[in-house]
Amino acid sequence: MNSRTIILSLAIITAGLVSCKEAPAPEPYGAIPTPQQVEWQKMEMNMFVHFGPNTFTGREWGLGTEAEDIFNPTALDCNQWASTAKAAGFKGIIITGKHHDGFCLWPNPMSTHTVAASPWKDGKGDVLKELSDACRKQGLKFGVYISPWDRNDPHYGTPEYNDVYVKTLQDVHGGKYGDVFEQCFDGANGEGPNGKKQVYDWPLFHKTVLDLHPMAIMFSDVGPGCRWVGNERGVAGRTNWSTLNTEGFTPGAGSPPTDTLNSGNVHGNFWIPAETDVSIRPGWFWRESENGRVKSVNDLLGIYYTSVGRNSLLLLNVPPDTTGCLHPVDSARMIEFKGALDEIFKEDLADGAKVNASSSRGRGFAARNILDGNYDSYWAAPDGTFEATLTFALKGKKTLNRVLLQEYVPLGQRVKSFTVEVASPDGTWNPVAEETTIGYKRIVLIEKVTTDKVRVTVKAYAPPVLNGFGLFMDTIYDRP
Ligand code: FUL
Repeated sequence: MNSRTIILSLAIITAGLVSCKEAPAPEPYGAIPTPQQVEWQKMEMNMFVHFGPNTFTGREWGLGTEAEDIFNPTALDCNQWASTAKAAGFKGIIITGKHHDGFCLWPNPMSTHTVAASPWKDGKGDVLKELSDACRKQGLKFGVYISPWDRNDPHYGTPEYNDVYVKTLQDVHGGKYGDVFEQCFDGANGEGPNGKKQVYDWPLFHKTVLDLHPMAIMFSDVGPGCRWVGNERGVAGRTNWSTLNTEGFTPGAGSPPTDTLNSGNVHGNFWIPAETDVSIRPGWFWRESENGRVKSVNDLLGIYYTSVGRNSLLLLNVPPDTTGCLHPVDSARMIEFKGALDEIFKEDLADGAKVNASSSRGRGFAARNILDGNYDSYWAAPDGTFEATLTFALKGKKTLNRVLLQEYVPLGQRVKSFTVEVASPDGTWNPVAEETTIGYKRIVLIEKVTTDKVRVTVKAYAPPVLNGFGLFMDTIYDRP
């Protein structure tokens, strides 16, 4: 072998090695989530628990003057709440440790208006302890809602109250209840017992929680961890960006308009995804008169589609009754809801499909990654490509009415619009959906159709990156 041949062979070998190498991953685009925001989003459904003096008075907003002895659940069983949540496929529980009436479900040393002054367990009980233990036992995450608005605390409306509230947060987040995955801050800011309103020190409140629980997601109208979806009906925007501009806004009266909260801001500066909070009953707290008005499975499926199916997390409130247990109607409904979801999503009709992309980045980012069920493997378009089509050749003819898409959000939310088409027997393509955003998860409801090929065309602000696709037939929800 002469030296020329050696150089040539080396060049060929090197070229071979280079072409075997994975293509570089796409650059992140715009605001991106923290790893804990991604983990939070993957929870998809959490249970909210409104419980306190209102459970016994029938009020939605307690006055703060209720005598402590009104709180006396006869058979409180947090294991029943947690096992119901678990069986229903929920991943965490958030409890109203303190609602606007100021009553604390744990013996808060900063207040006299707490379970310690109630007859329940002779004043020795602690609902947060019982619930956090029950959650741990079931493998669920534990979260809290601690209302800043307090109609009982005599300091409310003075600068001292911010200090009381900070110490209250420190007591809950100090470690005695283990990890707290979410802290809900309600922006409500009414009058306290002396008729004054409070000027909340939000940066201080946030810092207090983060110092103790850096992993906690903080909910408010403007985040910083996640945002209110703008209504209590269970409906996220059909267009729903997980990004939001927060400059100049505060939680509560100073929050962005509700339609902005509902759909986020395209190119928003911060990653603040929507959380959809809604009650299984007309009110947030249990009351006897609403036992016949618990949402139906159909209602809950509709809410699932307009929350989880629209790039939002669902926080479904299921309030315990005066015994301290979830009412049998509510707990049964939760299990029926899970049964319906299991039935709808039991068979992915895209399984075994062959997928082709109009373009791919190269090795490591093939179109088939979208079907491999691995969250972190994805198809990505090459740099400079902002529009692409994915064609799925199904394993035979399938009848379907739901199309599920997922963007790989650790790299940002990039898709601005997409269409879905299905092939008719003569090979022509029929449009069945024209939508805007995808985000973490998007489920599109289409009319029932039978086809052996589906194609999705996405337009994006950066090379699109998709990690999930599914096709399903829902015969339960009574909408198309
Ligand atoms: C609102 C509160 O005023 C309601 O009572 C309820 O707790 C809801 C989840 O948040 O702002």
